[in-house]
Amino acid sequence: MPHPKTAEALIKCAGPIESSLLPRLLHVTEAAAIAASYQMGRGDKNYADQVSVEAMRRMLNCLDMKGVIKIGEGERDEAPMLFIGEEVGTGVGDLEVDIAVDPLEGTNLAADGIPGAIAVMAMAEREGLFHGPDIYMDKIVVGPEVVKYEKTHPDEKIDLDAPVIRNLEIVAKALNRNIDELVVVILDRQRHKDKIKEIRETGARVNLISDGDLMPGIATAIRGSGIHMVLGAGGSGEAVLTAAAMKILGGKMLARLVLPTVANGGTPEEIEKEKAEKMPRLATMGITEENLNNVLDIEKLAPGKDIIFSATGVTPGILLNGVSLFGEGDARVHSITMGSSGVVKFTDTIYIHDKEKNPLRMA
Ligand code: VTB
Ligand code: MG
Ligand code: MG
Repeated sequence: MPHPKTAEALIKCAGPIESSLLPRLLHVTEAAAIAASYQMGRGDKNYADQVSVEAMRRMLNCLDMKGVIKIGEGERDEAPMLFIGEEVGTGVGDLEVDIAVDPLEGTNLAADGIPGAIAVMAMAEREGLFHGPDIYMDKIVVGPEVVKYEKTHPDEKIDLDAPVIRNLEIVAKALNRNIDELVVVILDRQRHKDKIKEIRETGARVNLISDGDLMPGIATAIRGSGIHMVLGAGGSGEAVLTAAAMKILGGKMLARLVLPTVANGGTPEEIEKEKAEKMPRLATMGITEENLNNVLDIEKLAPGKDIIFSATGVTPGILLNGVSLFGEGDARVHSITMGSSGVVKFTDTIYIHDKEKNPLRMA
């Protein structure tokens, strides 16, 4: 790619969604994060989730758009708000957007007051985000250097089904490192026992996380984060949100839907029961037993051209600080927002509640 040389080439006109909604999206995740932060460490993950959902929905409904939740809190009958299919926004204007939300990603982390909880969402034009069921996806996520490497080495491609060593060899070459200098993040679950062993056998270093595989995925596209690959089965909504960010940052991701009973080694009866329960609903989304196992790349997970993404830290994490609460209800929040035009903003925002009693402060 030629060097841009001019600001004109670097800072481009953004699409309509990015132009109108990216600055506002920040406030949506900020509100959800602040709501959650009041519940941090109180041990009640459901309540922490509930207040984040309410805050996010309230702010989404301030935006001039016709929005539809595509990745949300679950089905209409089990989630009272931000359920899949819910329409949000004022309905004013021409913007029609599909929305993926996770108002509190890492509810356990927030409830326990430990690192990694965030409020997160993405938007795109209609059909711009994968519309799938809330099950698991098997994932592999790597940074843009790997995309570049694959272009000049057509026989060496990251493959969801390849042995871990093959994929790590490619990443090591793309990053000009040894395998033992790489870090792979994976959820610490029984279902990953063999995979964790396999990663360790390659010599790579493993970062086991108790929850929250979304931000580590994004971190693979950010040099200096110390994370080079994310593997394993985690939430499908989290996968779509990761993909939305990776589309903007240029990383690579492959994912495949998997039923929780299958991923977690359920009995044949349990698997059949889950299939009977879930496959009819999946069929309405175009997912059948034949295509359930298709591998989805970023173009499938986040086909949109005008994508925006925002995440705000609730507890401190790999890329974001947590919420700080000051006197008189003031709060300071740290976020990352980005858009398809190629802009990434790290924002440090202070909300002042009572400016006379508690003037703006820097720390
Ligand atoms: C996954 C992961 C999330 O919860 O959804 C996980 O993607 C749930 O996995 O980041 P289990 O069913 O194995 O607990 C998170 O870790 C947090 O929402
Ligand atoms: Mg959630
Ligand atoms: Mg989540």
